[in-house]
Amino acid sequence: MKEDPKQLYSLKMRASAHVDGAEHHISGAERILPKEQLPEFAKALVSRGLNHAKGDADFLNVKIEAIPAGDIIHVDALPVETVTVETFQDGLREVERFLRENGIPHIPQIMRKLDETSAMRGAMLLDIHTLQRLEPNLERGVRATCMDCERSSKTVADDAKNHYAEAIVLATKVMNCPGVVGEICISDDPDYVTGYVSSRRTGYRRITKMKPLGSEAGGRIFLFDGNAASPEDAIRYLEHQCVIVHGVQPLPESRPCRLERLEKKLSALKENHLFRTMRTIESAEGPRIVCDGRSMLLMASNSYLDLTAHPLMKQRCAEALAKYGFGSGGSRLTTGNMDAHDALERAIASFKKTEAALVFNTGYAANTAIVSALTDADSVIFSDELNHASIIDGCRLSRARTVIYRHNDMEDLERKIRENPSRNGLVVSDAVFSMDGDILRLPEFLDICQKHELLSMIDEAHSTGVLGDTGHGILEHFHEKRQPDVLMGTLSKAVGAEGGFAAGSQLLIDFLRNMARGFIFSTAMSPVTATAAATGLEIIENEPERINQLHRNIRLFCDALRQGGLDVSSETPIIPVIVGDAARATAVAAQLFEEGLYISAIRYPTVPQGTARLRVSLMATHSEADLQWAANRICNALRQNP
Ligand code: WAQ
Ligand code: MG
Repeated sequence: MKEDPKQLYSLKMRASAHVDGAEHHISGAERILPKEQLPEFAKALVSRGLNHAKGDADFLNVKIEAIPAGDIIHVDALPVETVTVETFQDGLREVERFLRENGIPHIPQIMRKLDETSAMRGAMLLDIHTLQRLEPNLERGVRATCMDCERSSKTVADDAKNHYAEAIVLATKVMNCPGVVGEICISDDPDYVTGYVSSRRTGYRRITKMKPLGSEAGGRIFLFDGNAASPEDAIRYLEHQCVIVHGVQPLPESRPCRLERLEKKLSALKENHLFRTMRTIESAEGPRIVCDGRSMLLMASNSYLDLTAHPLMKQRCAEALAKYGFGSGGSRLTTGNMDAHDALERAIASFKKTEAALVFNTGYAANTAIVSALTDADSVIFSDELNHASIIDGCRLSRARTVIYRHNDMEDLERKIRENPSRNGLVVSDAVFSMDGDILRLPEFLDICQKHELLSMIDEAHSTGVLGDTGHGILEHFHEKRQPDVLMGTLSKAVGAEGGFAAGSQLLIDFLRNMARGFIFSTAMSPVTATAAATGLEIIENEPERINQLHRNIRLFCDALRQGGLDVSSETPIIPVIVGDAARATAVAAQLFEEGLYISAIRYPTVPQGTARLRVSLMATHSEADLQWAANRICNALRQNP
């Protein structure tokens, strides 16, 4: 406690309305201020009294009194915590919990007293042992007055009612009252359902819902221990002692209750180094990009053949744009099917050497649509544990039973097929695994599917344009003549455009066109996109040297990393450098980014916990010097972030 050097004034406003001759309280507020701030705050409080949710005032009382020197005590604001509840019933249970925590007896009786407080202007002063109400005027209750928070001279008048800031001042004053051991408060404002409980022990505990929205039933109970002080002393303190509360912090911008669950999940992600943000690239996607205004070496793209900005790509897209404009205007089955889409599907079927093909807007849409169309609740799907998320989601969508087999383990696959007999089964695998870069053991896979009469599906997202001497994919890589039932793939990676596809028999494609919901209920991709994809396939056919270059780069880069002491190997442009810990992977990637090398850190849930990694992916157009430099930077960054 210290003396306030400056003359202060109490400014009080009280607004009411008369109905049938009886006065009804609408609102009241007070401030403790130096002289020069009185006019400004008086104006703000008048405005507040005249504009209140509870109605129009017809009587307004503004009173200003000088506070005698030495009459003011200074206290620190109670610490604040917020308890979020779903319903006001839960909120009232929080009140009971608070009473138990503070060792207050007669909890059910005290809770029932809350019903008696509405329509009071002041608070109930309740003896927690005898349950006697100690206020001399039971209708009005006891009012805590003569208090404010400490205001710096810069503070401007706030005419909007700040429930929280005033409540923390009142609660703090009340908690310093002799004999008072706790408080329960519910606002009487119909549109304010947050209330609080407080005690010296638990501080100021906000409870987000304490009554139904729209209810004017509010009130306060000051919980009083009659063995500790006399009620007269308490009332004198509450009504007359001037108190200034220091250190009232503004509430952190609080979320509406319905959004708090979202925020909690995000905070958990942040704590575990799993929160995602995006970088923005300001150039074409090539080996060199401009990112955050800097030129960088990119080793994280799926554009393995660097076709996205190929001159022919740009030219054909410009022509298509001139012909069609952009949008397709409808689903393929209504008005969205254009000659560009038909041409693309012919090109895919020819590239994959199948009877027919069907295009989807993205690879994700293709997998979810194909898997869920081919299977139903009576099916069993056998799926590699490292299959792409879109396959997993397709399995979920199908309602089929999904049996996961160990990664690329054909013995485990066959064992699981024997253990889970099904007349209606599908076996599905990535051809090249997106985060590990390894290749499906295709011949055994096809043997097993054939032997057990199961539908077979292979996802060629990362093998199309990559595997095989001319980039035709996993069948070419293994010189395999047999076809799986479904060759799924994407047009967004080596092909340099966008979209997904299914290639296979005419029967399969007719079936998918009729059954695949992700196809039926999507607006067709833009004819410009379709043109781009067809162009990408054409370039792959015409420039097979790109595939040679890509394979040369894979060998060079793996050699360079091994020379730097890392244990890596890959036959595909996806080269995982396993780091283990998510925080370390993020730190290494951040350091590399600073040094001008853009590589993504891949974390859970994209990869299993504890296998966070740098996922290097190469392009055909990375130079030998690029590769050597990047390998050095990576080895160095790993050493510096042990
Ligand atoms: N002294 C004693 N009791 C009072 C006083 C006072 N100065 N002012 C109001 N009351 C009693 C009266 O019965 C009211 O009906 C009841 O309390 C509620 O008052 O952290 O707005 O001014 O966001 O409506 C809680 C803020 C706001 C929670 C409480 O109370 C938060 C509020 P109101
Ligand atoms: Mg109120």
